[in-house]
Amino acid sequence: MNLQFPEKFWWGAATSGPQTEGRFKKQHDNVFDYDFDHFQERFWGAIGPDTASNFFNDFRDDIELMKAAGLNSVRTSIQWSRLIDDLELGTLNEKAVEFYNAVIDEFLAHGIRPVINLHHFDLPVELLHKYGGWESRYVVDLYADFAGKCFELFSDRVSDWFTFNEPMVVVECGYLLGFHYPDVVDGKRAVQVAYHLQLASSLAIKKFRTINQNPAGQIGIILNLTPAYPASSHHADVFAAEMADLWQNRLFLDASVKGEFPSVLTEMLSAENALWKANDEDLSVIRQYKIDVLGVNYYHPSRVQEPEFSSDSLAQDFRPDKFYASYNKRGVRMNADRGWEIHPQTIYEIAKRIQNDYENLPWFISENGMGVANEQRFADNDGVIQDDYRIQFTTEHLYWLHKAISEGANCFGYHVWTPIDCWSWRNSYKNRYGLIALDIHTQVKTLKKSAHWFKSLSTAGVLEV
Ligand code: BGP
Repeated sequence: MNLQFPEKFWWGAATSGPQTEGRFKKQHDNVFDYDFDHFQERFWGAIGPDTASNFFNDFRDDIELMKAAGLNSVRTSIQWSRLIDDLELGTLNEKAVEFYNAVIDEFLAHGIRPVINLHHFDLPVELLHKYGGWESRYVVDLYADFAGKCFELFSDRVSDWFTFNEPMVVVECGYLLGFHYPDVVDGKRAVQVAYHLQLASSLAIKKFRTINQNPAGQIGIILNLTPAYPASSHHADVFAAEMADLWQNRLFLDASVKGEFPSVLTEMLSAENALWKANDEDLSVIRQYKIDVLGVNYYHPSRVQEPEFSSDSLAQDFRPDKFYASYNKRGVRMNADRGWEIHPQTIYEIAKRIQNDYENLPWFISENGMGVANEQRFADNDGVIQDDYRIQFTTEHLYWLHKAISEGANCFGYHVWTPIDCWSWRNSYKNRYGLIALDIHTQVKTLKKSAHWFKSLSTAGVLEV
């Protein structure tokens, strides 16, 4: 069966500055640079952000390879910690301006649409140590100024902007689960961080509305969305799923698309005496400055059940995630290397929800991909990785996306995570996601089988299933 995708579909891939550029000539350390310098053992293989695919120096060759993989659009990010010289005065690092200008021009010269994100987990660490990072209202303003600088400098050529990648990961991993620096576990602080991230996004959009120079310009946010599937139809599990949905999906989605946080959520937070501190002026910015487009990162579904409350846990301080417990369902398909369930049909359900509950807003899949360990074991005699599992994974997700589009979903693109194997936070290089393989010792980059497949797919705009 041949499935035809819409004309002008974005066939692309996503990456980010901190995961590819390396630390060369950067003005400031971000939270991950700092974390690695102080706690190397927490990173897979003790490999940190210095060991990058060297995009800072090799971007011309890398973009050539991306073209060879058939990408017509690529998302990367501008690093706040690189672009801005004095973080509080907002002065520019001219070398960084030169670099990002050259990158954007190189993409355009190759007929690749540069899609630019402004925050990919990479807060400059000084702002955390000095002011408390995203807990600080002042840092929100500094971020909005940085965003404004990006629009001034690059919006003559860049039309597609995103304010944040996965803000909920910043909240959960940094302030609830102890996975990302600053490793805080504190429900009330997590709630304040979530609110400030939303406000920062809305303030950046406000800047965009006056500074953008591009008539085709549009701005959005990238959210990791998935339905929360209850373990059973029992009331307690269904309630747990509703609470997970409110916190993990609807907080940022409702505020970004509709300008309002879900009232059930704010009432619940108020009842727990845990609602964020906000003022009317800021809330009116959130109401007024909504996104034009949405990016959806989807890797795996969320499965939740009623949490086990003990008298201890009830006595604990408030946590917004205390109303549900995540679990792995037995007997489902898994990507064992990453420990994530594979459930392609979820893409269709996400699409339906945006169509029905979120004004059929234009959106795209901004990340989807399969991370596999030790991929060299699949190399053929010519050294080409035969990643048929990735082709199958992508085909199945695109099948469900196509079905949704044929039923009216307003989806304009699909980005694989990621073009070239990249460094990935605490997991470093454990799981490789790229269409293009990277040897971190020699810096040799080789198209995988999936890159050739992706090129045929994007050229024809037709998926064979
Ligand atoms: C997403 C992030 C990406 C990337 C990806 C894979 O959540 O936006 O930056 O890291 O996950 O992550 P991992 O390598 O941990 O599997």
